Amino acid sequence: MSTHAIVRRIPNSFKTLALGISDEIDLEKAKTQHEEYCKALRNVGLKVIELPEDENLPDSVFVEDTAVICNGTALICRPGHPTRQKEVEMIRTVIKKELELPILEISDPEATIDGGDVLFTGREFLVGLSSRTNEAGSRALAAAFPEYPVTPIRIKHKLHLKTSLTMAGPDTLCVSEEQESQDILKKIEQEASFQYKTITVPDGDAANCIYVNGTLIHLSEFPNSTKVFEEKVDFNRIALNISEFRKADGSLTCPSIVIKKTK
Ligand code: CIR
Repeated sequence: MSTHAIVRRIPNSFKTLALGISDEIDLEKAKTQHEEYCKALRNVGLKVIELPEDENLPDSVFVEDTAVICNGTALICRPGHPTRQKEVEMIRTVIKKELELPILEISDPEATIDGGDVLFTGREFLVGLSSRTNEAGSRALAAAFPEYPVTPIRIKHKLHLKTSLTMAGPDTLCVSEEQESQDILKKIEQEASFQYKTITVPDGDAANCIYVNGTLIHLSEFPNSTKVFEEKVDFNRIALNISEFRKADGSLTCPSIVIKKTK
């Protein structure tokens, strides 16, 4: 069972300075959506550690990109965009001081890796080689978790691997009908170490969901994709609206790091 989630409050600078803003962000709405998001994480039994906002770090609500935590060990990422690299500092502190987990740092100065490019399937890692994550970053992940295979997958258009594909249940990948998502799936079927079931949703953004503690958290904003989840998922579901995060290229997984703390 997962036990904790790290989240970080939204700074006012998110509205204007976040990377990749496609449409005007309603800050109050974003804050309400963040509260609902935290509530959903609590409802699936997680202790939510809420970090304070930092106005100098407009994208810092997207904590997923700052660390990969697996089997009780944390790899501190080196985010691929320079304006985001300082975000790791507070995350490192909370993992060390509050969660008391062992920490691994990336020693290769050439390596960059965003957590949004790292999908742990429960059996292996799939890692996106994107505009944010490079091969040295993928090698750093493999060195940090030698107990699991790591398969790199080239990302051509979207921001991260998990923009197009996540886990929607035990051994179940969630993909969309979009070309990039289908290309990634094909690559996984050819090159990954294990085989998975798939759920295919019609809307690109809806392929990013969170499967945690027997519940699927998915977007509420796409009725046709919701219908697929209703039909295919026979366990608990929570549907959330994160429209304001999506305007800054954020998906459902981005505002949290979910942790299984055993000791
Ligand atoms: C960025 O461009 O870095 C942010 N505006 C969005 C990050 C989204 N993170 C994620 O998908 N893991």
